[in-house]
Amino acid sequence: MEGLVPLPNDWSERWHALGDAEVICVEGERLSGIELDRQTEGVSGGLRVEGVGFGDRVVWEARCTLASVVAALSVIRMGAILVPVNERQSDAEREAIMTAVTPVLVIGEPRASHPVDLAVVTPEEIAFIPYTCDAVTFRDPALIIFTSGTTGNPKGAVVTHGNLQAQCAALVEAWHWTREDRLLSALPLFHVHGLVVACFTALVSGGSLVLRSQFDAEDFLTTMGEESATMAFCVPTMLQRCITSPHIEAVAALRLLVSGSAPLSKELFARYEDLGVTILERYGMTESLLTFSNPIDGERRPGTVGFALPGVDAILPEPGGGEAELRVKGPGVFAGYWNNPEATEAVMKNGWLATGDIVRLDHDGYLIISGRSKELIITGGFNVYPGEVEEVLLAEPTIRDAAVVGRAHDDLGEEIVAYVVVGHDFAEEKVRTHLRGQMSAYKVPRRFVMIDEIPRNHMGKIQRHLLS
Ligand code: MLC
Ligand code: AMP
Repeated sequence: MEGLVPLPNDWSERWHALGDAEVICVEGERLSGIELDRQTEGVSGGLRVEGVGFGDRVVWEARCTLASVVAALSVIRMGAILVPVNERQSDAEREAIMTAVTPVLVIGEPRASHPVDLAVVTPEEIAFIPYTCDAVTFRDPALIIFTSGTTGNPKGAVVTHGNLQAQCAALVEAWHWTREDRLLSALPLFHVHGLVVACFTALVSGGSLVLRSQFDAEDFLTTMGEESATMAFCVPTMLQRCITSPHIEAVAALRLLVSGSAPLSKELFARYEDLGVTILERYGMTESLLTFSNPIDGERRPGTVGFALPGVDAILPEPGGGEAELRVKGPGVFAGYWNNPEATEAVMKNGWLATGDIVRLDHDGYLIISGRSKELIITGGFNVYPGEVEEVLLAEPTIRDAAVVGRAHDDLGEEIVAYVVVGHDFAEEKVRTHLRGQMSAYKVPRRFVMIDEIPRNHMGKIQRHLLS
């Protein structure tokens, strides 16, 4: 971390240096460097008036509007801990997070499930009183990002200021990010891909950032051209939807098109190559931030995620050899799960993070993600744990037993399928409607398959491989 300062100081310095040049554009609303510096400094003081102090948790409904993004950056700048949440999550999901982090403030809309005495403000309601915090160190938590767990209890990954700065510095170096760059992203802001890899890094790179609140292929490609983007970050589902658009030619003007969060097929990689665009695929997870990337200068190899990023150590099999679970160590590896030492100990051993991803190296040392030891479905780039969905299904009176699996899907990568043993009065549409009240829409099974019995081994564990 030599020569680096925490993001709040770095941001402020760079925004100031950018002066009147535009640094951020959210849904068409723009701010110059000077203005972003002034506004985040002002909202920082406003947050203090709302009762937020150093190290307090602030739950942020990660809406993609300019005022909302300014509020989130201000939470980080004033030394509080930002807890980004999906504004479209269910009350039950929200409640679990609130109980875990005991926030002093929610930035978003009021909800029935919020405790009555909890302060809730919209970003526009926060007062403007200039304040600069000088106390942030690399060890201080900056973010708590919730990942769904194997059961209904989500785990909050604590990402420190040191993690953030190390990640941003590594990506600026590895992807040759410069002042001339203009990044386009339509990723949700409640995960590390959209928030840290795209938003935070672009804002410290000296370049500029264009955010769209929702992904739509036509809109994305048109914006790319209109805003003269030089880089775009996507999950494979987005790239899949863009390729069939009449505006796909816009990608040819990009300097860099990055894919991550889920496996990119070799076929899709080849279709972009035909357009003269060599997608750069990279790999990471919330608990480590990005750790592997294909090279910017050398060959970008389809079906691989390339090599370790600067500062990342990894325990790897021999090139051309067998498979092993990937373990990583480095300045981006998180500080553990919030108030959950058991869950932390389950994945961290002597500073090494067990990723749950099974990997091998090709003969030239490119990393291939060949499988997962964790029971995880990745649908449209969103992670869903089967156990969490099964728990909700089993609470349905008309469902006697359930097993959830991911099935290969052209658009989403995997789609969620529920195998269920049901009673006579089971009505699929009714169950589906009820599930939507219980969990975010992307977790709700797309298909239900009725069977007589869920296959289990002698330990009672579901034999998912017999179902997919
Ligand atoms: C989509 N859905 C959501 C949602 N986005 N539900 C709640 N919250 C959200 N943010 C719902 C849709 O409404 C729909 O429900 C259902 O999910 C399936 O969506 P779809 O219609 O098939 O797709 P669409 O809504 O167009 O979304 C596709 C997508 C989206 C690609 C834009 O999946 C997406 O934004 N993916 C990015 C995920 C991501 O950022 N992952 C990074 C994790 S970090 P209904 O009711 O309409 O059927 C990480 C580390 C790393 O993994 O390495 O990066
Ligand atoms: P999350 O828990 O949301 O941070 O998601 C992390 C997981 O996404 C990793 O453990 C991988 O399983 C998966 N992932 C991220 N990038 C890739 C990629 N390029 N290829 C395959 N899987 C990926």
